[in-house]
Amino acid sequence: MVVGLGTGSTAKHAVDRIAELLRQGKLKDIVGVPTSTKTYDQARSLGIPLSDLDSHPVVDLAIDGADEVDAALNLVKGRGGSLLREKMVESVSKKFIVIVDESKLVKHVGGSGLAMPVEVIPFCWNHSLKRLVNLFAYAGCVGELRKCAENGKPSVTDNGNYVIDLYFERDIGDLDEASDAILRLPGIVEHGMFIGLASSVIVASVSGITIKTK
Ligand code: DER
Repeated sequence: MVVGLGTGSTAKHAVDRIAELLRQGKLKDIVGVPTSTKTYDQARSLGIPLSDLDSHPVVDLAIDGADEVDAALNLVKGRGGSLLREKMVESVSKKFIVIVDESKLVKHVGGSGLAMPVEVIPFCWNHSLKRLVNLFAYAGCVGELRKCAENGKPSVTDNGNYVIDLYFERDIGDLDEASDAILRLPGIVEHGMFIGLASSVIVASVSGITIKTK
């Protein structure tokens, strides 16, 4: 089985568990496709066999966290900076299982008031930021370049790009239209809306576990 290995604090636990099951012999014959260099390093240190999309263009199962989950199981991802490789893996996964706690559930994408990340090329990033903000002016959008807490320099993704974090005061409306509009802008690499990709979402709360499926 080809397993997409997600990125973030929640997915880290899933990767640890997969490695434990392999060690116990309860899980066999899998190869992991990591969604970031961070997950690659974690999985490799745990002895999980690894490969990539060039060798395995179809993934049987991907497991990853999310920053937001709406009622239709559309997601916001990428606050950890790995949205591009996550979307590359999860968009070719036969099954994509999302693991979150209940704090991630929102009424609509952007509704948490937290960032909806967009990966952009570094060239004229401020121009890209202004075009993105203008695109979503109707939703009261503001944007900022993501910076490293340690040194205040622009955060650089595994792919050598920058991240613009967008914040919305109001619902942005049709997600497919928003996605198309973003991706038509030159200089934009990918955005953090994962529309229609999740097969199911496992939600942890104090009262237990619930599974949401489409
Ligand atoms: O950055 C990402 O895409 C992560 O998967 C994020 O969406 C969830 O990270 P968390 O599990 O640390 O909250």
